Amino acid sequence: MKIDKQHIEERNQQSLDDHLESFDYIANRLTKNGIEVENVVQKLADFQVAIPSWALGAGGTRFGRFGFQGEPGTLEQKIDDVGAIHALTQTAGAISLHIPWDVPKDYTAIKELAQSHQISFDAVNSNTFQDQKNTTKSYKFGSLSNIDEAIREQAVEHNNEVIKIGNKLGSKSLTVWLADGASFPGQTNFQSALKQTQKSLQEIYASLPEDWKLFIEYKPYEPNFYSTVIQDWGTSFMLANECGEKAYTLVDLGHHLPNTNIEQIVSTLMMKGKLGGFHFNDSKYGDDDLTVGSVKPYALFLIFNALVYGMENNPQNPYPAWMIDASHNIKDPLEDIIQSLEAIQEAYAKALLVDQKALNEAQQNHDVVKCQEILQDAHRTDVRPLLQKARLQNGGALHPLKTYRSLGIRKQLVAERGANSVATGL
Ligand code: AOS
Ligand code: ZN
Ligand code: ZN
Repeated sequence: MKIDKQHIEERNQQSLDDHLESFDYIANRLTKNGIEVENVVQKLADFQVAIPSWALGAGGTRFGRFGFQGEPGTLEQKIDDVGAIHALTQTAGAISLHIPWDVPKDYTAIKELAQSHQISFDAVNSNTFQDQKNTTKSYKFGSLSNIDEAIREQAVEHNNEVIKIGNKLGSKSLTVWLADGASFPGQTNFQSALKQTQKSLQEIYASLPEDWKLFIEYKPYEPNFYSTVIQDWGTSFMLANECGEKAYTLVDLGHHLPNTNIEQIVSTLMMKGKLGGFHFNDSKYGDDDLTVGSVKPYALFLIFNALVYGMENNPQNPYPAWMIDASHNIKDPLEDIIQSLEAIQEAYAKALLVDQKALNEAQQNHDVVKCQEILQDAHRTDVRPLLQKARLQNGGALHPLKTYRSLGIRKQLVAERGANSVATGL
């Protein structure tokens, strides 16, 4: 399945006048305020987010799964789905694979397919939170943290295998998310679990190619409900430091206890040059993996404000790997991802409008009201015409979601794959 560029252009023509009118209005206003609009649009056009292979189907919940018709059943079809999202949004220029769910059979063919959609391979993800068909030892009581050396070895070996697979595809990073922890007090010894995890991560780190990065994800709870070995950014940061300079912390927005100040975490990590990757989503209660920006858009904007500041002022921090991490139960996954990408771009655009110089001055003068006004003024600006302009410039759709629907993409996918295809993944 491939979207014909011509069809996108035809749809764009229908709303081009409206777009130009709204773009001119906002561009004039921003220019008067000293903002280089072209610069902002170019930054939006360049901003690319990797789509996780596991979010293209309906993951469901532990209470059941309501399948979505036309789900991608193969890696090829997953790449096609990301290709469709990218054609419309011009923001999804990469895919993040999960091993063993996405092991390619024919590497050359997979790479060619991805290239034909202008998609690259972002971080590869290992999986030691489930027992796999070809493994002999169980991860029921942990993987990299397990007190049983043979289990740890198997988990380390799996990660090394994932690196090899990613390397053949052109990936440059490995993301490790561990479910390891304890469900009940006394079940594990905190110190030995952490010690073993550190040792295992160091072994994985030792097999990283020179130009690769290791991303260590943290999460306070779930699937374990008493303790998680890598529970917070501090633990991840400490482990990354113990591994070496190619190891970084990965921030997943859903992996914080309610009301945690994530923008402050982002700032600290960037100051220390250790923010490696990002998983976008939104949540109300826990790791809900909801559409980005659907619950707390102002918090997302504040996080982007910290990210923009860090990208401009912290050369010690590498350019972060942007990824979405979502799960779907009732929405068309592709529509949800299009909504998420729009929310990400919106928050980024608004953060780019923050007058950093004026904010700094107001901070120097302890003008608290002014500081808040500067942020809110940026956040209250309707930046959607800027996003449209960036997409148009790259050959995408002025209105990705409308175009997705009017082109009947889901119908085409169902016709091609059938109603009962099931995507592997969470
Ligand atoms: C799990 O909660 C983490 O967010 C992981 O990043 C991710 O969802 C998982 O690796 C997908 O299998
Ligand atoms: Zn995640
Ligand atoms: Zn998560």
